[in-house]
Amino acid sequence: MTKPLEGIKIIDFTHVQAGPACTQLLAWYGADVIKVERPGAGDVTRSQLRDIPGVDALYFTMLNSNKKSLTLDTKTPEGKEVLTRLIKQSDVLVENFGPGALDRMGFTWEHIRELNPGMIVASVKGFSDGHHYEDLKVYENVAQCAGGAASTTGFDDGPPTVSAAALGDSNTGMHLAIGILTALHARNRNGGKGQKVAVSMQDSVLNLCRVKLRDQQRLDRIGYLEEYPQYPHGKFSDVVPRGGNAGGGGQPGWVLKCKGWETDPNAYIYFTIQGHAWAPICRAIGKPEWIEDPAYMTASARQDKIFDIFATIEAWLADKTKFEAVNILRKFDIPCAPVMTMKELANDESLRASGTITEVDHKERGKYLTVGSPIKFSDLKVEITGSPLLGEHTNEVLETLGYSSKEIAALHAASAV
Ligand code: CAO
Repeated sequence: MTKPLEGIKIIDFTHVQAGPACTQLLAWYGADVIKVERPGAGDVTRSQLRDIPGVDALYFTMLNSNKKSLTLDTKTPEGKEVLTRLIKQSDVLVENFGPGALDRMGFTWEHIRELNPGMIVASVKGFSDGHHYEDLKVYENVAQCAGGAASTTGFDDGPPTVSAAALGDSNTGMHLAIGILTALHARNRNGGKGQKVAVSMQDSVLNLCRVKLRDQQRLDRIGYLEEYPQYPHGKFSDVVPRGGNAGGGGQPGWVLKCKGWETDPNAYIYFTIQGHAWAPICRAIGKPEWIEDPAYMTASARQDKIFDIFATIEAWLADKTKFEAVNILRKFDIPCAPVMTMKELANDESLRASGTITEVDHKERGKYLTVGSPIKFSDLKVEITGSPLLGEHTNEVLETLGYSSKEIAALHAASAV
């Protein structure tokens, strides 16, 4: 089966998480992704948080599957020559170096465009070009703070809090993948002309915090936010507060305790009080008298006692595990889910069957689990292969660039590869 991105050659100059998440996605869908790494060291995640001495860390293997690895010192003249040949033969160059690093290597956008007018150069930076922080190097949590996620996450009486989800890294990588695919589509329509695609981590986080900017403007206008736990008994300042586990849309919701919560920190479900599901909720939790009670029957009537209602639901949940509770509530069409641990997800049969959790073989590590493609296609079965060892494909890539075995040996001798 031909894969959708087969024939697209990508120079993968990425490291850590934001860039590798992007190029990994494109590799899954068939692009020929050549990861360029510094000889001897490679991507820093190869050795970060290792669980097996001397073997590529899971941090690396889980973000670099389906790729090739070419070692190349792009600061040597020979290395620059290899990169120049590679640029001439490729469709996309993806990088997430610190600001200015690619320019300092001698590969400015103008120079790359001269070498290959069809080239798409895709970059991740912490902040966008021209931003007053454009010179800053950025990691995940820095981006979550800069993009509005941290100030709006957590509880009102606690500090700004970062999410465990990689809103700054992988999320930015996903934005970049959309940008690259858009630029490839544009290139097909405009006579093969490439372009520069840039995504900043701050912008990508902010894009996911869109509803918080919505809330800021509502707050500016009316002074309160009815779906936040601060309403109606607490106080609002002039900035969007942290809303705990409140539902972000028009449906009140909260994380509720289930049987065993005293000893199991994840014995909880998320429960949503969807407006039109009020009657089924009342029936499910054994409170049919609330269905027609004017003190409860509308969303606005319930607003000032929403936490009393959640407490009543918790009393109903007290003798049910999170899984038992959801199995009852699903019959009443109530939007809810158990709070899943990583251990439970790793062993989830449905996720295994769909390939979202998948076992991959690695040459040195053996089998490990990774997250497969979250995007499912009717005409593509995504196969995840192990990540490359450092420099595993160096000679193979050099051969495709026209280097003879003698020249390849010379490049090795000069430590350029
Ligand atoms: N050959 C020779 N030199 C190489 C090379 C290669 N194959 N690959 C990288 N280098 C060099 C770069 O040219 C750069 O050199 P100079 O600074 O001397 O010009 C140097 O390595 C360091 O690159 P860097 O600035 O990208 O690396 P860092 O570890 O200092 O910073 C990070 C890491 C992530 C903070 C920074 O890259 C960054 O801000 N990136 C943009 C934002 C981003 O993607 N962050 C997400 C990371 S995931 O949490």
